[in-house]
Amino acid sequence: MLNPNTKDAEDLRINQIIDANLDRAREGLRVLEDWARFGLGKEKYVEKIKNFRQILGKNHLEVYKQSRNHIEDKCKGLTHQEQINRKTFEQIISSNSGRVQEALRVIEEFSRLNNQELSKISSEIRYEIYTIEIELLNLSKYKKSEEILKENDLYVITDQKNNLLEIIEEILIAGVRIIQHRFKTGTDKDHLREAIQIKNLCKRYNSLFIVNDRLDIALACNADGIHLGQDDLDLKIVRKLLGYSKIIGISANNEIDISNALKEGCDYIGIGPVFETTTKKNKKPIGIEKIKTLTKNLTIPWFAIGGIKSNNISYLKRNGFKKFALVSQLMNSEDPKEDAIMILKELSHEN
Ligand code: TZP
Ligand code: MG
Repeated sequence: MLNPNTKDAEDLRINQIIDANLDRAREGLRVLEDWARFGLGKEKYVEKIKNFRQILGKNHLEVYKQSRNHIEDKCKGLTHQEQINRKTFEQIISSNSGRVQEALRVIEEFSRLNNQELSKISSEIRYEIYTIEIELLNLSKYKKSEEILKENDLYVITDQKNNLLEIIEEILIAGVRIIQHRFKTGTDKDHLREAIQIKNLCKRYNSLFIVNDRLDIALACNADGIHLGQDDLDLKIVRKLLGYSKIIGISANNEIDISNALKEGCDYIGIGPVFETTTKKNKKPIGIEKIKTLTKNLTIPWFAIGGIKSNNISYLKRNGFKKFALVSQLMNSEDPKEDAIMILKELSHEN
């Protein structure tokens, strides 16, 4: 047994710390790499993370491995309750990024004396992991929203109502997974207050919360996305300010607007009005045939809007329409929950 006060014993302890933390960092990196690979299918991140793992592997010297069993680790196998509670992929990404960052910081400190190269490498990788963590979280969030958009055919837009929150909760209970907050009259303060309330409801029911028109409100309430009309801010500017984890939808009803929206990377399109509607009285309907032509080659989700009612959905479905956005049918309903259930059933039927 080594005398614990000698320089050799001190080196051994340091090597043991470096050994344990190289293992920790490499394990955490593997978790992030597998999420990037299987969860997100993002080759760029897989390569980056794998490269870090290999660099650390090459620097995991024999002296570090040899130190492993010399001094008993009395804390082996301790698990914190937080580790047991981890449920979402966000928690897994964050905790494993944190694990890598912490381990690298420890290596950086303890290898500074005897292995400056490893200390420098650890510091460089640690900084890169801070950015990768945010980017993986953004990509994961975006992917989740994109899936909700793809998998759900009913998009409900709000109107101004005294019992709006009750109506929305009923609709969410019925199974609607996409809500857009449309607030046309009132103060900005009231607008934001209501947006936050609806956002919280949507979060509770795992649903997408989209803000109509207003980038400031979308940012302030951390909405899942925004819906822009042709007279609102340019998609390019909104994307820059809102980032890549958010959904951006566009109203477009002609070839040029659709092609521009696609070029600028919008996530879905609202096309209409299909029929005349009292919700947007001054908008001329563009009709079914025109919409069929406009959407022929669309590969992103698109929602037909304007005069959509439970009694014309099956007709529109027979014409190839799949996704629908509506306001008055549910906002003015006597029983929004029952009506939403009925519409969802209609949408789930094969033609
Ligand atoms: N954009 C095109 S038509 C429309 C909007 C917001 C209103 C649709 O409302 P409704 O009550 O579903 O016809
Ligand atoms: Mg608008």
